[in-house]
Amino acid sequence: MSNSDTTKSELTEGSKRYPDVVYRYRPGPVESHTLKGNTIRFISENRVELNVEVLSDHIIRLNYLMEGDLRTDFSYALDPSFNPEEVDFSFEEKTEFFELTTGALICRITREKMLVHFYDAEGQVLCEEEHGFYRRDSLLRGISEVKVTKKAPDDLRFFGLGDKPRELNLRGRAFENWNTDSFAYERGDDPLYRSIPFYMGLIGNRAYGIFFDNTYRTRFSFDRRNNRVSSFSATGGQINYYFIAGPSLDQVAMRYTRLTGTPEMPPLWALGYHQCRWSYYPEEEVRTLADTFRERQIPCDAIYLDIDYMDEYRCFTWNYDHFPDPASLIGDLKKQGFQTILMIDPGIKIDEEYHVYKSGMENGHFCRRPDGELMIAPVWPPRCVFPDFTDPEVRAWWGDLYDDFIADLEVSGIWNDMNEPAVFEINKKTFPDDIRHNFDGHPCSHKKAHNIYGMQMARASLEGMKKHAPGKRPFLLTRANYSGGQRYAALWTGDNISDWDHLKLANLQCQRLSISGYSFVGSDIGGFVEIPDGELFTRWLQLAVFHPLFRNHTMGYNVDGAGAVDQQEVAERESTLNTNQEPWSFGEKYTDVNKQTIELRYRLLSYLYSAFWKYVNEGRPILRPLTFYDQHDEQNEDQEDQFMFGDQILAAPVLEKGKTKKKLYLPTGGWYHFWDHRFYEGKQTLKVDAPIERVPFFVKAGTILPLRPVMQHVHEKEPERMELNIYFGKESAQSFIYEDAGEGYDFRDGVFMKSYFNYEWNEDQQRASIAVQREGTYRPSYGQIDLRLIGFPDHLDALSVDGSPVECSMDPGSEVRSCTVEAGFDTIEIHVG
Ligand code: MIG
Repeated sequence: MSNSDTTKSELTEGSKRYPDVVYRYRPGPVESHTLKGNTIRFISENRVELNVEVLSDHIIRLNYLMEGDLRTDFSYALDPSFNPEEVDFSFEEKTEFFELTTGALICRITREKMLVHFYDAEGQVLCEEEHGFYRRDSLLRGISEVKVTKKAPDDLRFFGLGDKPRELNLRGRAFENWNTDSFAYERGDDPLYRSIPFYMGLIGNRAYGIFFDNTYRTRFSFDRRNNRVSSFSATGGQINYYFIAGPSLDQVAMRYTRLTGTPEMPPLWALGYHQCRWSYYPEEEVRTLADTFRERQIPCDAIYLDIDYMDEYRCFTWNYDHFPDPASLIGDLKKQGFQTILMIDPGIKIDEEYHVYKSGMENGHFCRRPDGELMIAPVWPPRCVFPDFTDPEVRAWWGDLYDDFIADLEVSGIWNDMNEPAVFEINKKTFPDDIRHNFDGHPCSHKKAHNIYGMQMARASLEGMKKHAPGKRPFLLTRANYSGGQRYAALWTGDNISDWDHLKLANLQCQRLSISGYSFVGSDIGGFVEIPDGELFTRWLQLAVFHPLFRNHTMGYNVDGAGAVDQQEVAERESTLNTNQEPWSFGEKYTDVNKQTIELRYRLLSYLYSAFWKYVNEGRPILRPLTFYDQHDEQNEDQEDQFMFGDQILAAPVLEKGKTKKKLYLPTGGWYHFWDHRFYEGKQTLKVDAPIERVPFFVKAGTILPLRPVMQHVHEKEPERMELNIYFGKESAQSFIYEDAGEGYDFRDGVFMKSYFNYEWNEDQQRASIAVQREGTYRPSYGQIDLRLIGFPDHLDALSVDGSPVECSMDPGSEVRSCTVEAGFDTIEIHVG
């Protein structure tokens, strides 16, 4: 092969042998090309092979291979149900380059250096290469690096990459993906718990995405050196990436999400409020907690048991001193309307008497070193072995371990922690690089399997839950993950800290995860490490109303997240500190506010559930930065505190200490302040009151917003009434409500109700009309709907439902008119003056 050389510094004078030999490759001139089906294969004179595969008008896959490379085409990330489309594309040979054209993209491959450039259908630049493909092999260490370098013109901005804890535009920074247990991480720390090697570029008004599907340690540089160059690289494997066209950021995010998949609809309760702590025990404490929620009438749907429910940290066992009768506890909680969620870790205690260890050993399910010895590492018990979740047989075995929990005890949710995988005591915090993995029949080292270990644990857990309670929708929460892992589990952002900057980080991380395919996300409300004051807790809860996972969690009296618990220190903290972090732990003033805030979430549940449906079925992110709402307005980029929650709510939470006014920027459109119903035109900066009692948020003009009655848990009773807020607007608007039983799978047989609301305004006739179309056989329990007309001009003449006039009354002290109508109407007409 050409382009090889030796590492000069290591060259031994006069000898023909070297400590190591390094080969470097860049593609030379294209020697041949072949077109077969939807793939064009180029081979350079120096034997670099590039496969360009057209998957749809908007998605092109690029895969570089060299002699001797593994030719398996296997990906954990891709949604198994994603199918390439039949694409009508053209391919032309020109003097300087080859050109491939789809309905949305032009891709050019240069003859001289095999560079790959992308343009939109009009020929405007999306992404051009600087040096393109590069590979560096070390004889001793095997492949060390594969890399692609692209141009980064000045106006190009970068978004995505999952949960990086910093500002949304990533330009000027470099990042790494290597799943890492990051106890008490800080702003800017990298890498954290998970790997989502997907980013989006926005140049002018044109967006594109790159998903680099490589599970090794990957690095991304977004013009880090200020030389107008971006790159992505991996410490092994292949350059295998998907180029995704927009032109809107929104569409890129949706296409990526469909490529890598979405979860099923969650049980409705999983969108309610969750209470967690490390740890609630013994049993009496859990019962008191549950009773307190119901006595104080603060809604709550789920209670978690952290590691202390286990017997000496043995997964799938109970500490019967603390929990003498788990079945009756879980059953009683259920009667009170609480679902129980249990933690399960990957580390399995070495113990001949322990059934999980024994059956895992008998079947060879634990990770081993290259020479066949078991890998033993300290975590909680502390000496542990670790299942190889990349082996399908191990996953099946692991799934069956949940049998007792899921089928017998009727546990509703599972929480997988420590699956980076995390190891105590060593700086590296994880397995050695040379641990062996099955990788679904493509055996490999930990270097390749590390970033998908947690994802495969989640997959095994989910499959087990589904198998052992087939009629029930599972809820699974995981810490580590990889692209595509959103199909298996919800995610929380890990061990954050109770301070104001972390409130901002929670906001940024959740927005970023959501545009990176991962919408079922939340942070530990109130912060995990340290204790918030009442104000911080309340503001955090208010932000989290708009996060799909709404979970309060804290480490409580525990002292350290990275080693054995020092019982003496714990006892000391217990006696000197108040580490309680329940909604009522901060005094009556805050208790009332927190109760109202949680009630607000329950009011918004039907709206959130509908947004979730769009996420599941269309890949639409539930949370979106304002730039994803309107990328044409540059002002949106500076508004990172604000974000879209679903398609029609703009959340503007207060994220700063002591603030009771919120300065914000409204993007294009018309907006109603949710609380006082005032109308504001978009594209303006304003300041609104934001007393501690109320989180500011806005509803888009023309929206039909469903509001569910407050309940103590989602299935407390069947709703007898539903409210619909109709927000006046002078432009047409669409709203969507999805309803089903909130549990089970009857929706697959059509037992759901989709309501599409089409709002129109007729200026000549001064008339607003709403036409409803419904699909599905589910019939909601409520027979009546309370309509509230918001923002309609004073002289409201007449309102008719399905052609019959209906009387409206004016709410005292507000501009809002309301009336009650039978559910199931087809049209509403509102005449103004
Ligand atoms: O080493 O199970 O992120 O949520 O409470 C700490 C105890 C282990 C880390 C998780 C945290 C959980 C804690 N775990």
